[in-house]
Amino acid sequence: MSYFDSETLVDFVELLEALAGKHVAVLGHLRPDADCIGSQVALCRALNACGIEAVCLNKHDTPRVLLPFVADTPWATPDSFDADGWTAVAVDCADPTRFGPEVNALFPEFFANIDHHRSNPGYAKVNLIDAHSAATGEMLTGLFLDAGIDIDAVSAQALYAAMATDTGQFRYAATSPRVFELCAELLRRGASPALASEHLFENDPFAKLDLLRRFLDTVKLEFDGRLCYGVLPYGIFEETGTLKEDAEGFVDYCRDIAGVDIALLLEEYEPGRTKGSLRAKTATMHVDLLAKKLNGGGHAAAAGFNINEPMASVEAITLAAIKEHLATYDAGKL
Ligand SMILES: [Mn+2]
Repeated sequence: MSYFDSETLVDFVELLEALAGKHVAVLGHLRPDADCIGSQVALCRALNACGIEAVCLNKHDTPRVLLPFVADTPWATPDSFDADGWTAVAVDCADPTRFGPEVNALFPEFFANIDHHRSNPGYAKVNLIDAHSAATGEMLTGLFLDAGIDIDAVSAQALYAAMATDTGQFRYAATSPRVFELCAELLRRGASPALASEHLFENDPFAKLDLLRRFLDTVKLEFDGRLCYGVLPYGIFEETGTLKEDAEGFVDYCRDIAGVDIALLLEEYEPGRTKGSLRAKTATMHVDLLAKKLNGGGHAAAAGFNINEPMASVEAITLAAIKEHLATYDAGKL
């Protein structure tokens, strides 16, 4: 039985052959999530096991909750990395500017790009993009199994975490039979759902409750209850003694409300720079198209954008765009 079509598998095997003898930097995106880190870990370890020198490289540090999934996988940061003679392979990154300028300076071009975002334009020499996969970790798990590549226990756990989080703990529409089949294979290779959940969801610092309380105080409904949104003003992390990563999943409090079509979280992460996270209950709402209008991108039910404006003006811009988007949706014209 194979998980991917033969064309994708041939592309993957040819990619591995092309990487033989090279030094490979496995790149992840800014503010890495579990799919990004898990995919980096698994690809890096698979390359190492094939005798290919590889190291994971990110601008941002691995979030605290994801460190246990990295184990002894080699890791580097752009400030102390000499990229001379190294080849870049990107995972889970839809947009080449999402590595951060320091990484782009090291790697002006990309050899390969493995991703599941529909908006990925195929910015590398070799592009493996499957928008039907719920996670990049799903692609890698299936391709490793199809290609007969060993998955060690560390990679199994990392790939499990990638799929568990990108499917919203197996709740989102992209959660397919293949996701469960692949997770079963990962469990047979040492992945533990209980331990993964403990690391990911049951290990919060107490200060996170303070952050959450303050976020929930800002949450409002708009447009007859179809939009639910909240904000994280600049300085809130410092004031509460938390990290940006502690706000992971906050937007879901908005998404989970009955009658809500679109959930939004706005965060002014630097004075005059605001990031928006968009979620929808169904892919038909196409928040990726909404994000695109705001200079961002992503998936049909989960997308994001950045605007170099302070919170108040981004709030006004975004609400106007959402109002228009809902009207277009209602008119059946999305
Ligand atoms: Mn992903």
